[in-house]
Amino acid sequence: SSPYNHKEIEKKWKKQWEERPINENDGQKPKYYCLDMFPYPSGSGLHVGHWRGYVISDVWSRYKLIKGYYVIHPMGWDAFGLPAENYAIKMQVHPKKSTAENIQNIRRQIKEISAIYDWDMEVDTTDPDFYKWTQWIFVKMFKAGLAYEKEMPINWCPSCKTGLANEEVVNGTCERCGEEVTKKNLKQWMLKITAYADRLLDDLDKLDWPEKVRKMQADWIGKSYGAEVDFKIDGKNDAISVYTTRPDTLYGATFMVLAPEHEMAAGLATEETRGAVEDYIFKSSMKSSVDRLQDKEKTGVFTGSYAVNPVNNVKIPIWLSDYVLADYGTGAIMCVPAHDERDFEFATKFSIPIVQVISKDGRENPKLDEAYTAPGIMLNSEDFNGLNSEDAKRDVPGILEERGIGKKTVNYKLRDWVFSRQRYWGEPIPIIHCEHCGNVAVPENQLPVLLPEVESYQPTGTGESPLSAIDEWVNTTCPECGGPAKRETNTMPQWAGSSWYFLRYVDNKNQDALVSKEKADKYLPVDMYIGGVEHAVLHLLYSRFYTKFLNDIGVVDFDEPFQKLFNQGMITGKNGIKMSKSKGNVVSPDELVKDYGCDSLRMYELFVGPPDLDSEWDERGIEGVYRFMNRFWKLASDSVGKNIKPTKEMLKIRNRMVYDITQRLESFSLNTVISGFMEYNNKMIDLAKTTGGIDKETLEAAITLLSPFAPHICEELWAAFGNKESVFKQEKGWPVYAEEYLKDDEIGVAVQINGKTKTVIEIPADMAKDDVLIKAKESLGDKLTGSIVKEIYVPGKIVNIVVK
Ligand code: ANZ
Ligand code: ZN
Repeated sequence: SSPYNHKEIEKKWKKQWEERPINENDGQKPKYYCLDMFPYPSGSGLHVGHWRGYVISDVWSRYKLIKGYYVIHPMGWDAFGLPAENYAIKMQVHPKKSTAENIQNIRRQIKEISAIYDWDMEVDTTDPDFYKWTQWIFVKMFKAGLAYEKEMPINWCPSCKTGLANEEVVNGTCERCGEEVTKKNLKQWMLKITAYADRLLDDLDKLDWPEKVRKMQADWIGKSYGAEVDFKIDGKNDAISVYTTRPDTLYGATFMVLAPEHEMAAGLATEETRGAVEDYIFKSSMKSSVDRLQDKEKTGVFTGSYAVNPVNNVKIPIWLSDYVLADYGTGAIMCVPAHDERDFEFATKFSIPIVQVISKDGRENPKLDEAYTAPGIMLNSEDFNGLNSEDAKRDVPGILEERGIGKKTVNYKLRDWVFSRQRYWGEPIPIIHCEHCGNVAVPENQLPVLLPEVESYQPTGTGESPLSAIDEWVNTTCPECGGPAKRETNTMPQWAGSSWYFLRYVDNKNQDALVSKEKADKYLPVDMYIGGVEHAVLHLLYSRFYTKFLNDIGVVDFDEPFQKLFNQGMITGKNGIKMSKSKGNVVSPDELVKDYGCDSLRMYELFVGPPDLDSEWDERGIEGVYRFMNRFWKLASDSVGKNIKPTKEMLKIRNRMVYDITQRLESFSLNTVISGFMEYNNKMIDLAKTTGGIDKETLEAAITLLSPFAPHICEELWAAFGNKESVFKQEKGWPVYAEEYLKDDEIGVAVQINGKTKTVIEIPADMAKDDVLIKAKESLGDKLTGSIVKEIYVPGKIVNIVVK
């Protein structure tokens, strides 16, 4: 046979697939929607790390294709956002231009992967035809009361000169540029995602998603059950309400802490403390969120005022400290140092009494070295003494309610979504401000509000977007009263387009609707979503929110966008360092494709390690995959036209291979699929040495199994066996196995004399006892001396011959 020529083969099949598409919608087949998280078209192009996700989703798509589905496998561009804009500022190139160039370049690079993307479905979030609908959704949300304006201190990146959502602040620094984030008071557009908190939480149960991701989402929503308890201020006719999730610890509250921003904070100061209190409030307001959140030493100031614990009338000091967050719960807490770590640290530092109210056995510890946070038996709590603390936790809120000093409450960590950006390269928010009519949505038939050309993309730094400098664009008329009015100049965050793009692919040219009812019913929702774990919280949460809203207004009739989710790990450079241009450790696929072929690189992308974990790229490994391809090529092509009869051994190999590969593929253990191919290939090569080849049906099964991974070589071999139709369009579909060949029919049995193992025999698993004993004695030969007293057979394990 001719040697494996990857260049020729790959060129040939790329062309064939373009001329005769293998993934056709005949209207009969069931659909399967396999979606990639669409990329941001950056200027630096694709490296081998980017390939991994695209290969995984293509393997899955081609597998479904062979299984008889019409596979929806689209690709598009998440193209608004900061990098293009920063590039524009630096190079004075319009983001539209650089984005278009980048898209063209990346599209070409993605085509190198030979994935079955349907490029007719392509979307680009910066295309007015697309963002018209991004704006339309906003208008609908505005009309539903879910988009509102609010003056609030927002996270502000002094370097990017823009507001950031909480999610874009990582450890107190800007996710994009690493600069420390500060606060700034600005009027912001907000989306009321909190109105969906319960549905977003409860519906997690419906999803076939990794447990880890569902937990991350649940934690982000952060629903907690607790109580609000009112503490009277000593000597005043006023009370402070605290939020606690541990009402069982109420008797242990020895002080109270308010966030420095709490509206009552300054008023609690006395003559003696006023200076210190005002000083502390001012200093906290100047602190960046990093300093506040990082677990440095606790700071605080005593206000001079006392609160009265409502259950035992004990007077407790009121402090201010910035470890209490202003916008969670009530912004005030009761502090129980014996049972809360932060409170323990604070009380220890400021010598505040510590009262134990729970212990393992209900007895007081002579000295606590740290907070006791576990449940236990109550003490120092009057009527509750001796009770289990979990019972008290359940009962106390009801008792407080009865006595009118508190109430049961539920709290969420989830906050409404800050939706304004003071940047140029985003969707204009389609709102018009009128002096008479207030905020008015741009009429739906006037969408999209096109992003105008500007002279300078530089953020103004005043908290206004560069759009505010274009008077002829800003000044407009009110759609309601016709009077003079001004356009909103903020733009949407990059998340806006990515929260719903997956709906548009299946109807991307529709001028009248975001997606037609008919196509939505037929092709949506997404069956499998594949992408990086870095999007496990926000992107997925926002997409779920949008989908639920669109479900509520009747655009789609499902309320979860992604049925199944797979998060792939990253391919890293040496020592696990993320591949990036700045680190200089980027491996380009181009040379590898040239030297080893697209098929080998696809295989190697999966072979490097479990697909859900990060894997270090080691270039040398691709040689091994390439050797496998050559050996498989030779084995298969040597058998073409030989008409080999399948032996029992071939049938065993075939069925076990089908079973193993399919199991591993179904469970996404794709690296072990590749090692499995290597193992079975070796077995077939060994066997072929004695049989002169492998039968056609076994090889065709192997080719089919391998085809989602290495499509070009498999098409070529498939055709070599005389098949006229593509391996992906074959009648037979995905290979099936017969159970009978999976059983291990030969087993090893140890043969012992007087309990000492002498040898091991291989026998059929179902061999009768007498036959086993005969075979065992034969196998011992000379070693068996003396007279036999007893012959013992432990079925399938041991034969023991007892001699004297
Ligand atoms: C008394 C107590 C005793 C608490 C104890 C905990 C343990 P999650 O579960 O996160 O909702 N807390 C309430 N509001 C706060 C705020 N604005 N800033 C910082 N901490 C706040 O946590 C709720 C618990 O965190 C509440 O229960 C409160 O402290 C604190 F042994 O109240 B706990
Ligand atoms: Zn008006």
